[in-house]
Amino acid sequence: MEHKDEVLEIMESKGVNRRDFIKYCTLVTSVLGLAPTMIPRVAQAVTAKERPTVIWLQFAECTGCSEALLRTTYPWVDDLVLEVLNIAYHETIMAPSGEAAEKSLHDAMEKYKGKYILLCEGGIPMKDGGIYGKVGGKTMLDIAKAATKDALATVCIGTCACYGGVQAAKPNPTQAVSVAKATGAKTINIAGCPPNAINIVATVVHYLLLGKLPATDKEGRPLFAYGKLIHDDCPRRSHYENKEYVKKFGDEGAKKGWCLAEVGCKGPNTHNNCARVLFNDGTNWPVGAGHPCIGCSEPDFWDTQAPFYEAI
Ligand code: FSX
Ligand code: SF4
Ligand code: F3S
Repeated sequence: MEHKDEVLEIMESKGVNRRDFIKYCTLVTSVLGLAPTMIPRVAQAVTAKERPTVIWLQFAECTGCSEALLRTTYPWVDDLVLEVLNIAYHETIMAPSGEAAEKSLHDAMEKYKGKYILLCEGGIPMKDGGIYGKVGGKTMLDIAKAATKDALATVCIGTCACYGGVQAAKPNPTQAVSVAKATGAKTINIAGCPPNAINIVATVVHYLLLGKLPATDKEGRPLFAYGKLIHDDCPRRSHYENKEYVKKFGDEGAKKGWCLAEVGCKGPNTHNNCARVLFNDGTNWPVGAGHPCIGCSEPDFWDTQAPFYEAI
């Protein structure tokens, strides 16, 4: 049986018919900004036999990023990703634990040296030689340095890995920084706290389709997803232009779906495709649910953008 049929058979055993599968491929194609004529090629890419090997490391973070991917409302996307990628190591979903897990990582890095894609979640604590973040007796700093050194490419998933994230917020007691800063590696940054799972999948599909990672902005974020501001695509934009603002949560303006700028919306400074792509199978997104954008895909957003918090 061909690998493509095997993947589709696995999908079907999860109750996913070919139509759903093609619907998903259509979504990924549009997220990437590709013409609809590319849908068959996207479907082909995700069912191809050649699967890139991935080592998936988690540093200082909340696991929300893995959760966002594994708990999408397409309940089978996790299976699809696991079939599309050859995941040699992922702390949350792999079977081995303890020393066996350590060995898996070591073996995977040896076996696929120079050939694996490294996916990273989480920031890296740097204070006192990195001792505030350890896995298996090794500092996250040392693990990240070793893993990025021999990676074909490093993709950061979530604002923590991209820019330091929540643990790097003031007063940043562990001196956490991004994976790029800690290791000197060049990274592709799928920012967001958490990022939209579709942007992770689309980045992988871009690699499978074109054999290279997507073009990025100066913050390392793929342009297909982060090339525009939230504010540019926001359905509340006409209210912004008409100066129709929510003044207080629950007021008349809130009920009418007016602009959230005056209750702290950071959409005008935030690069992401949430307004176009939405979350949870296109159900909704923060601003759609009446919550201001807190700028979660921007560097240092906890200190500079989040509307509800004050510095200690
Ligand atoms: Fe950070 Fe992700 Fe926010 Fe959490 O791995 S971007 S705290 S959703 O889990 O890193
Ligand atoms: Fe812009 Fe936010 Fe108002 Fe939407 S709600 S128009 S993103 S300020
Ligand atoms: Fe984050 Fe703002 Fe989107 S808070 S999820 S970038 S709407």
